Amino acid sequence: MTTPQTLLQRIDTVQQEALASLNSLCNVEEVEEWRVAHLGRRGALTLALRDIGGLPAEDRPEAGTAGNRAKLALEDGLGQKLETLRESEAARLASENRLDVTLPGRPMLQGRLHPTSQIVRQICDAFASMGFQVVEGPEIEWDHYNFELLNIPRDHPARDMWNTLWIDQRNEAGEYPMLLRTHTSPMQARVMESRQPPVRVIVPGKCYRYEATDATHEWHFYQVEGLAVDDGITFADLKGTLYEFARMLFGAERKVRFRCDYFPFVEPGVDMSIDCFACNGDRAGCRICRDTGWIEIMGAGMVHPRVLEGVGYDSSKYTGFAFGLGPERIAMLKYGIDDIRHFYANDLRFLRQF
Ligand code: FA5
Repeated sequence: MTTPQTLLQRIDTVQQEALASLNSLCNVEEVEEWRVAHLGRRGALTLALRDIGGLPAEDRPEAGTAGNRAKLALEDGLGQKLETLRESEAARLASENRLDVTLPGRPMLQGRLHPTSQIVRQICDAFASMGFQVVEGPEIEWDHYNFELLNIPRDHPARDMWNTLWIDQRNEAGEYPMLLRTHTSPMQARVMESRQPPVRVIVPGKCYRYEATDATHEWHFYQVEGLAVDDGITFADLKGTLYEFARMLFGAERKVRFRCDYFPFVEPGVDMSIDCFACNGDRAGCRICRDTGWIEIMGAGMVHPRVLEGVGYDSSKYTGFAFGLGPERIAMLKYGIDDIRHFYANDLRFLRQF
């Protein structure tokens, strides 16, 4: 027969044992089994509480209070155990880098082309539409291609026009034959060596110069080289092609100016300017053209006969023109960028504007 003392004892034992066994449970399934065994319809505590009804009326309040306290203790322990298991499961998922499909999605950052890439593509597209083929060449170049074949022999003062980064590796003669190319012009000779006229190529690529940087000079920058060689090419072809290019990139109303310039690998040599699209010739106080009304955008000229002969072309039969322009400077003009050093400073506030 159930007495108040044995029932109080039973309730106490159920509580002690249940709470003690809770510690050893390892997962939610085991916790559920525990709940059913103690608090379920036929659980140990539930059955003990049911027996309270069989006690004399004066003993029931004490047993009822003890029973409720035990029930609350078990429910409290159950809640804490579930919380502990949830935390350790989350930590395990995080440490195993497992996918938690319940987390909210992270927005994907959308990338875009660097402003130099954008302008290089525009330049190449413009020349491709006039029949030029895009080719690329090595950034580490032989002295032979960067200078010798371009009519700039060793010890010629014209080498001073390009401050050069040499590769620290001597040949048997004790010379340094390799360098980081100072311009894309070595590709003129490489292309002509590999094919016969007609040649019409455009060469985008990176160049390097041992140069103090300022607002318009970087020590590494891009150039786009152009070369056209065929039977009967004249200076009029050079002018027409470059004029068309300037209009495609800067607008149909642009004017173009050619002035004499010196590059050892062309004769005659010119620099080409466009009339200033910022002030439209008004000049006064114009930051872009510095009050001149003109903006220089590239060097160009008729390919020197020595360059043609150096690659085995017959200079009495073939003529050609070549040009080289700086895409960053063109982007600066087109988008009003005041310092070339912004291009490669990796500042997203600058890059996101394009
Ligand atoms: C040359 O490099 C010649 N190879 C161009 C050429 C090709 C002339 C074919 C004739 C025939 P120059 O050093 O001027 O020339 O450079 C050409 C362009 O490269 C410049 O107009 C400028 O836009 C760009 N450039 C030159 N140096 C730098 C620099 N330090 N930083 C940024 N851009 C530069």
